[in-house]
Amino acid sequence: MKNLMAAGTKCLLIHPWVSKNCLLNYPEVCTLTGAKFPTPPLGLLTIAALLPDKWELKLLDANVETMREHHFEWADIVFTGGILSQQLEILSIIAQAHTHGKKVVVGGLDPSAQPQIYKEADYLIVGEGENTIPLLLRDLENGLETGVYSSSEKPEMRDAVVPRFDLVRHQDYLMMGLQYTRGCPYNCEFCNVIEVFGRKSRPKTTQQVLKELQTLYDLGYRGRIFFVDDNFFGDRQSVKDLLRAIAEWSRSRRYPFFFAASATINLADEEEILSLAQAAEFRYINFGIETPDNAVLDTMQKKQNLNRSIPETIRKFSEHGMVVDASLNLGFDGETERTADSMIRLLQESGISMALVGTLFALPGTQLTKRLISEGRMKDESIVQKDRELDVDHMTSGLNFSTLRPREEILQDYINVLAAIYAPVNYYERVLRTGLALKVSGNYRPTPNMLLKNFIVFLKVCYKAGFSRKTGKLLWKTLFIILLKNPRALEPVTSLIAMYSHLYRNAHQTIGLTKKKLDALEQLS
Ligand code: B12
Ligand code: SF4
Repeated sequence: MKNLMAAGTKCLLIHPWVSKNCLLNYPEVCTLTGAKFPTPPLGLLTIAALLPDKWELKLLDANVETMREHHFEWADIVFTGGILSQQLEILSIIAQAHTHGKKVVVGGLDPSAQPQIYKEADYLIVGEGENTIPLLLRDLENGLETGVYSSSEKPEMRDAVVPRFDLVRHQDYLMMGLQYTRGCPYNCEFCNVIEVFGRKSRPKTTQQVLKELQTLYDLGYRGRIFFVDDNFFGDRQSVKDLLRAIAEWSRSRRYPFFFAASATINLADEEEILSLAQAAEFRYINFGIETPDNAVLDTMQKKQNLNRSIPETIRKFSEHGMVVDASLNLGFDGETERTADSMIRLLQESGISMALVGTLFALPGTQLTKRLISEGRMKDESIVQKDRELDVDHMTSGLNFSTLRPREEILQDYINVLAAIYAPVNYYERVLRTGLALKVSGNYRPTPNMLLKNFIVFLKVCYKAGFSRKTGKLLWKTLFIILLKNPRALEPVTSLIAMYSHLYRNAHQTIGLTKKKLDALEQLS
């Protein structure tokens, strides 16, 4: 075997292709803004930073650039990995690398949850890279041909390195991702990330985060930064210091960035954190609502959501300049025939425009999956992807277990919810509600180039939606009211309107697929 630890080893890191059918891929919005994909693969950029300086690295994002033979010919070793939706692609990359006689290292969430599926990989990383890549490099040094690496300890984020942001062209992406913490202190039964990253929030230090921001700034990036943490605000104490520091850092650089992050719904009770987040230019927040039913929330162990008024919660975020998007699912145990209607009402009343509604998917390794297997409602834990276009997420392949409520009823409710919330009149009603309630602080300063780009996007959105029979009247009415009553909300409102072309297409595609599933069930009965 070639000495892979030699200077000049050529390492190709491949981010596998992801289907445009994934709800969170928004190709329409990417096209509108000239981007090719939502965010760069932060996992691979982080792994890249852990590899020897003497290696030559190339990152190939197959969602941005077509993967070709010459890429494999160039490489001495290939690194790849990702999530369940990328399973078939990862397996195909392993096969292609082997055809070219190259060694492959595989890691990421799906290989960590289902290592048995990736047996063909030469080296397999199970879990996080920070404490396993050194073990892999030691074995490469010793000439070992294969290996599986895992660690019972979770790495301290205080030792984490700055991801190699320089390996991607930021112009190819809608936003850049940054990570502050791993792990989440809550215990939702269906959650797969607590199984991999643990139930303790492990934050980086404030200095580390500022260093990462400075790196992006020095690389010339400006605009939206998405904190990819599952629960950015999980460590209530340290996040306050970080938010103060980000506000200070941003002020001294004329606010080059604004931020998006994930939270839990009970953040609405933390007035001080909300104010600090607003001052630091946090403008988009997402969280899991899951279901409107308290009893169902209790069963799924989502205690932090119990007995809360969602419209009140959303108002709190709007008052602090934050647009909320939320995810919900159908198919939980304990749901009734009234759940779907309550869901639609809740979304309309709270004005959550981007509502990511799916059907429950039991992921490998979760408490939910273990319970379903013990109750005889799921055969085994392995999830094998069959169709790379369709078998991609909880929108297309959820309910992978025996449901308590008749499956036909859940699927019909799913169709009804999607059709209702993404009907033009209802979507625009929610956008208007959000736009009127939003108190935008407006410190963020786009560069002249970005202002021009935003203006062009605005014109494109007006042209596309404003002259369509479906949305024309609604668009002009919404813009007119916003300009009259809350002009500072024009930018987020335009973003939500731009997002509609994707959400509408995706909802109708999902409705079509769900109808096919219903027809198939009918034929069986
Ligand atoms: C940011 C994010 C996104 C972003 C960007 C995704 C991207 N392509 O980079 C957006 C919003 C676009 C997105 C979309 C989707 N996402 Co997403 N996303 C996340 C999130 C919140 C953070 C991922 C991240 O960047 N982490 C930070 C990096 C540093 O950590 P990491 O990737 O885990 O990497 C570490 C290790 O895993 C390992 N590692 C990772 N890769 C590799 C590779 C090699 C070779 C090696 C050795 C090691 C290794 O080392 C790293 C350092 O320790 C996760 C939740 C989570 N905690 O994982 C969900 C998550 C990954 N997403 C998920 C899903 C389902 C999706 C969608 C399918 C949703 C949808 N319905 O459309 C789409 C897929 C489309 C897409 N574009 O990828 C699920 C995946 C479930 C699963 N097990 O398969 C997660 C876990 C959310 C959840 N709670 O269920 N997502
Ligand atoms: S709050 Fe989110 S990240 Fe935390 S356990 Fe629940 S689903 Fe998982």
